[in-house]
Amino acid sequence: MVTRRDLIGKSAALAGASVLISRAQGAAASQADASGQGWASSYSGSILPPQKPGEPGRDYTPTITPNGSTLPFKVVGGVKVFHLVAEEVHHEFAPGLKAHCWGYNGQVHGPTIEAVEGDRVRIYVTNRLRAPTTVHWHGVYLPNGMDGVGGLTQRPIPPGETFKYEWTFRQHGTLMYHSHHDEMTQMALGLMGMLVVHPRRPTPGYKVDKDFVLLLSEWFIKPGTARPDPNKMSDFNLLTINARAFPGTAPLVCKKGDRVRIRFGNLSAMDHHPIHLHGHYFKVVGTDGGPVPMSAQIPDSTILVPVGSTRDVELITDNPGDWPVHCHMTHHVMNQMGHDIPNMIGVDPGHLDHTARPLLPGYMTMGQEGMGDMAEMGMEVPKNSIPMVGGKGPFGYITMGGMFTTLKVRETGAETQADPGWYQHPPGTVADRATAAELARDGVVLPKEAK
Ligand SMILES: [Cu+2]
Repeated sequence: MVTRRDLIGKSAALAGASVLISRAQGAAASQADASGQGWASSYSGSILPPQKPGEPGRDYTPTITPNGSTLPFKVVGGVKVFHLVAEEVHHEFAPGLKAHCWGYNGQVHGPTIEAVEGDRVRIYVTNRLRAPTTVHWHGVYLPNGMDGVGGLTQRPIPPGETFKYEWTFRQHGTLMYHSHHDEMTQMALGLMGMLVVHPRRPTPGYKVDKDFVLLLSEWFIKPGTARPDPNKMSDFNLLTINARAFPGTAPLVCKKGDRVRIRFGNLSAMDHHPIHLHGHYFKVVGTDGGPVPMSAQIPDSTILVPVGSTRDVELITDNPGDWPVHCHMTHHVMNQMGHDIPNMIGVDPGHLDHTARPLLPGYMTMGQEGMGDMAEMGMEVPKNSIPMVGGKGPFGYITMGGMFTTLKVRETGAETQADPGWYQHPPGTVADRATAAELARDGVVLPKEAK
């Protein structure tokens, strides 16, 4: 006789089998797609028996963390051993602005941790802060007690103590790590980093030339002070890529024809960031949930990276030049001094400057035509603060700050990440003033100037 219990047991077994089959099918489909067309990623299968520790260069192309670094490891008895030290760090966001943050191993954010699917890892965390802390491994399949949630899955690491986390990676993709104890304070002060797990069996013949890791975050540092304010809930005035604000961000340097992966993570307190790339389009090939099947890889030039998420995009750099990579929220490409200023657009100051100057020497009404000129004119800012926008470019002032960097694509050179300088445009390929002859040739009628 077939009992209800038998039926439940059998259907559970069937459900289990179908999960295994669909995983295998997914892996096979991704390999077949990639071998034919080259747009799928190198992601493939999933659950593996214990493996030898993956080696950089042999098992994967190491990632590049601009303005950051990768955490070294050693292999002890077949286990990759890492060590993170949580501590206070005097960190520079851009030339002119330093603050007392919390980071790991002397840097903000922490170094990128890299491993290979199937690797057994042991990560020691030493707490050199004055407050208890934990490390949560965001998006990682692991035993519950390794999840790093203070109070729920472990007791917080007391100041001065070293705790041990250990698991085997059963997945690959772009993940993150961050404090999960007094998160509002500890994350606002910088306790976070990226965690990249490479596939054990990459798709044959599929190689990424440059694999960049960019962690997005946001801060509030009152101009003139040197401590991020964790109590701020909105109006963040410092938006960063790998904890640097433009003009402090390093460019992503590529050769023409490179296959480039950019892994974005967002551990901002409150904001999502739509990151836009100029001059190219990319495909979205992964999230912190894993690879996106080729049939679902949406082409785009802007990728929304929600808080607490990662997004991997891939592109071929076929268009030489200096191309912005930036958050498209206009207040996220502003630095400290661009916030809470009065709206002067269109205001005619009349005799105000003349009248005010005897009382306020050097007084000048500003902002009537926008903010573009303010930084260029060298407006004074409080000590340890940076102007609202930008830095010098090859054609004048770049009116961007914050979450802004460049993808520099070159036909020659670009062997390393050293900044190759500004792009040299071929003659006749830069927008410039139209000549009278050109206007006449094309029948362009100019509007009459207002009297
Ligand atoms: Cu943004």
